Amino acid sequence: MTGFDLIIRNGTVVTASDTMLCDVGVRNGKVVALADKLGAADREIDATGLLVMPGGIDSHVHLAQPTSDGSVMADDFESGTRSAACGGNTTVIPFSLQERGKSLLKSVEEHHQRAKGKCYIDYALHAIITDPTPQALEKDLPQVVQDGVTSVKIFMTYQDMALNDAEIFKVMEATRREGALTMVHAENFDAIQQMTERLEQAGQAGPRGHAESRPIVVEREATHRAISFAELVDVPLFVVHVSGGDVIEQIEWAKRRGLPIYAETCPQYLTLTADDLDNANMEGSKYVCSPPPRDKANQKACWDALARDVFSTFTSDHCPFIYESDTGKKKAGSDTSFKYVPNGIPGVETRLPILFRKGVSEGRINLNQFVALSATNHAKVYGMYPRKGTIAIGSDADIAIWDPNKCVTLSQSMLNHNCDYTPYEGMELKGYPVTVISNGEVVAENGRPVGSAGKGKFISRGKSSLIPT
Ligand code: DUC
Ligand code: ZN
Ligand code: ZN
Repeated sequence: MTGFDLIIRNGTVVTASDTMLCDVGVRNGKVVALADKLGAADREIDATGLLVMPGGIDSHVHLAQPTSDGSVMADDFESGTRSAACGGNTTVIPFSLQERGKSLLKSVEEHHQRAKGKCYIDYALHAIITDPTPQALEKDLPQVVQDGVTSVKIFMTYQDMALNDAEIFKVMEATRREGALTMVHAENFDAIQQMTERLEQAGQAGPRGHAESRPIVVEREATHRAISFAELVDVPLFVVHVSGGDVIEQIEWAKRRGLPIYAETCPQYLTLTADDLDNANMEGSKYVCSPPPRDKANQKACWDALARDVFSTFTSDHCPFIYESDTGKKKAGSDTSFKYVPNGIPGVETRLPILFRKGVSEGRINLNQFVALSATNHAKVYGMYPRKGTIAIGSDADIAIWDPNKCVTLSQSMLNHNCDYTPYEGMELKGYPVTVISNGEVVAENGRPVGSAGKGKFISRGKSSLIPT
């Protein structure tokens, strides 16, 4: 019998605030010691020359989410959490979708069933509300929040999901009352529909049309409207998947006014452009996501905003659809109009290596910002801190050990998702997670899963740190 189950030795431990050379001692799945030269352990990992960081938290992923258009998400909880673990993550937060006409409470229960026994790493859930009935807002939501699902996403676009202004107002009043965090997908549905018709009539219905149908003004207008409602109702708001400069302006405008408005961005807005959708033979559909990737100037705007801490979190918006499939990107009709192409791209495994390479290695952000953007702020924003998102005495032993010098060329063949492509094929990276530890146990090594699924558990979350007490 030794003092620790695991010691990670001689690594450079990085948190959102500190960088220090020390050993990390783990017992019963928790961090129990941080010190110079700890004693003995059942298992030791030599982290000399490596970075020891909190396991990533990806607070925006879609796994096994039902759809209404015949498309099927490529990843369920097993393949999605496997892929996440191999990319340096130890917690994901997928969305439970309330379909119109269905119970909010039941939708959460059903998503729990889809996750049960399948996860490589821990998971929490957000709720999507598409049908804000009195039952959903007054009866179900209090229960859902009490059960640890403390954030609610609403949509301002999509036929089956968009809420009108009155509904947005009502949901915000309910989240305010229940102390849940409101997240918003801000794009103007009516404007997108008009633009889509115009493009189809002009014979511009290929994948590129997707980006043309929802230019940034559509996102900017909806963001401003959502911010205005949040101000009226007096509730914090989290704007998801921000794609460029005009929207960042809105977020910063709100922050300057002292409003509690927060936001995330994603790898696609830092590395892809609308030109990637421009491909006559449907390959462009591999990049169809919403909001769409913009242009180089908007990429720069997102990088600059990341560097000056405008964004609280950096997420993947992993929403994978198989390319070569009639339930995926090549779904019936998708060759006749972009409006039939399912929206979403894979990215849970590549999110952090891309941020490390393009952000840290290329000098746009520092290591402590990397940790804040990849883990710590997610834990704070979504009510899991300090159990998750840091390396501290008493925290869950969720740790990713990174080799900052490991060179990798991203390719579909090395990834562990269930999708058949990566939008980042061929990207040259430096820095990769080499050992990923969830609750004190190794779950991934050198980009491959270790052991089997099933040990990841549901994390019942508390209130967001953004909600006033
Ligand atoms: N919104 C998301 O958050 N993910 C994928 C598709 C979408 O529209
Ligand atoms: Zn969205
Ligand atoms: Zn999403």
